Parts: sequence; structure tokens; C-alpha cells
Amino acid sequence: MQSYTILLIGGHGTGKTSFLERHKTGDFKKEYVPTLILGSTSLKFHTSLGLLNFEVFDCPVDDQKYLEQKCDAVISFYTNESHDQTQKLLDAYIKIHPDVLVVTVWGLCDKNDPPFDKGHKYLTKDKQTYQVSGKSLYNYGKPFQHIMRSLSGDKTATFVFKNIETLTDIFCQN
Ligand SMILES: Nc1nc2c(ncn2[C@@H]2O[C@H](COP(=O)(O)OP(=O)(O)O)[C@@H](O)[C@H]2O)c(=O)[nH]1
Ligand SMILES: [Mg+2]
Repeated sequence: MQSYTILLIGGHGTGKTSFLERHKTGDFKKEYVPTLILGSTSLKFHTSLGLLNFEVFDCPVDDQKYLEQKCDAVISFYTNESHDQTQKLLDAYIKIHPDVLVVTVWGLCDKNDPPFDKGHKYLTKDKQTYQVSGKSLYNYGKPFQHIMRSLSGDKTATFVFKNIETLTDIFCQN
């Protein structure tokens, strides 16, 4: 089975763990439990390319170990409250792994307070950006779809069936 490694990078409370949990279990948790240990979760999907595994690493903010974790792609989580911290973490990672694919997400977008600023200084044209919400499921599957298409080289690749663990049809919603 084809497998790609993905690192979730972002400041405190940018929605990394919730996003991953939502994909893994289908649940959304309201309480904030800070992530303390760098760990990985396996997400498997049926796709037009066959069964695909994403090994997703969730980063604790105050631990430098993520810098040693070589991954195929990074999903970089920003919010209105926490973007400088995210950029610092991302810059440090890119310095060591300059060729990694980076997808930018603006998390907690269901709050939309203040509204999303397309011209934000950390949003660059060379990086794909999505507003996402682990709560409302908005654009929920898009970062993974972008990574699948970029890394496989097949720009039409799609998730053709349900997430085999949660049995939710999340990829067809947006
Ligand atoms: N409204 C809203 N709250 C969210 C969303 N994602 C996460 N949260 C909340 O934000 C807090 C931090 O989320 P968490 O995923 O632990 O952030 P992390 O530190 O980046 O892992 C928790 O209280 C979550 O319930 C979202 O998409 N919308
Ligand atoms: Mg976390």
C-alpha cells in the first residue's frame, strides 16, 4: 500500500489534534487538551489510486523533536490568534527539510472572527491554502487531497470511497 508521512505543525490551539481526531474517529472534542508527545496516527483511504495510508504526526508545540521527523508533507495550521508561532515552527522545519511539500490551512474557520484575510503576510502564492474547520467539516478533506495529488503526480486523483475507519463520507462534502 502506498504510504505518505505528514507532519501537522502549528501554534497552541490552532486545531491540529482536533482535525486529526475528527478524521480518525469522526468525533469533535470541545475541551482543549494540549498535546505533549510527538505521536503518529494512521489514516487509510480508498482512492482512485488504490488504498492509501497517511501516517500523520501531531506535534507538541514546545518540543523540538518534530525537527528530526522527516516527512513527505507538512500541514501548517494558522489561526487569527496564533500565526507568528506557527510561522516560527514552520521556518525552523523548512530550514532542515527544504524540499518538503507545505499545505497551509487557516483553522477554526467556522468562528470567522475576524474574517479570513486572504492577503495575510504568511499566505504565499506558492503554497496551497485552505480555510478548514474540524468542527463544521468545512474543507475537511482538501489538505489531504492536495497532498495526494501533489505527491502522486496525478492531479485528478480522488477519494473514491469512505474513510474506512469512521465510515464517514467526508471527502464529498465540499
Ligand atoms: N470552533 C472551533 N473550535 C475548534 C476547531 N478545532 C479545534 N477547536 C477547539 O480549539 C481548541 C484547541 O484545539 P486542538 O485541536 O487541541 O489544538 P492544537 O493545540 O493545535 O492541537 C479545542 O478546545 C478545540 O475544541 C474548529 O474547527 N472550530
Ligand atoms: Mg494538539
